[in-house]
Amino acid sequence: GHRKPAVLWFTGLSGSGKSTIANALEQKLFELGYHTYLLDGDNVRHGLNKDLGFNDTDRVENIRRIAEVTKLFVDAGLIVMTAFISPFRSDRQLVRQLHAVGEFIEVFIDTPLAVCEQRDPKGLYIKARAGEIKHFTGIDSVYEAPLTPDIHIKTDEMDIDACVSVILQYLQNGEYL
Ligand code: GGZ
Repeated sequence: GHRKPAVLWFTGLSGSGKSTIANALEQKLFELGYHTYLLDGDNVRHGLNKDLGFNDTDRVENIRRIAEVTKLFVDAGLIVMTAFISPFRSDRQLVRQLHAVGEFIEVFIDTPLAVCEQRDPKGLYIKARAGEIKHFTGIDSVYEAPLTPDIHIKTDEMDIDACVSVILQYLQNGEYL
């Protein structure tokens, strides 16, 4: 078990490493005996939010629904992780306000656009540059970086294990674990 539930809200560009780090963290927490749930594009945008696209209005609604789901998971006593770009500061602020103080942990996966674009794991940046995908975050849609994230991770300076350790340390220091 754990001492208190929380939502670890990962935010960052496409290809920044949100899902990779969240998956590695989830594995680690599982090994330590904690009950977690990871919400990401695969289990949310293909289901609950499959009616939503990527214009600003739809992104706002995407995050609003995910926020409500995290509220339910926290009420159920879980450590929940989310891995969505969540590009708008105002939306992330609303999620924070939905939760009790200390329950919402904003994790900025800070990877420069140039690095994400070079990685381009799904070939989406090259399509966005070619104009084949419209409203692509970082290309022709804004990403508002957190000004005061609870956890700030620069992925070009650390490997995945080190990133996971930083988050685990935060959880231990804050007596979540
Ligand atoms: C950004 C897009 C877009 C556009 C499809 N802009 O790297 P991925 O593929 O797996 O992660 C991206 C994901 C972003 O969905 P989110 O729900 O996280 O976005 S938001 O929080 O802004 O609502 C990318 C893919 O979907 N994708 N089109 N136009 N990312």
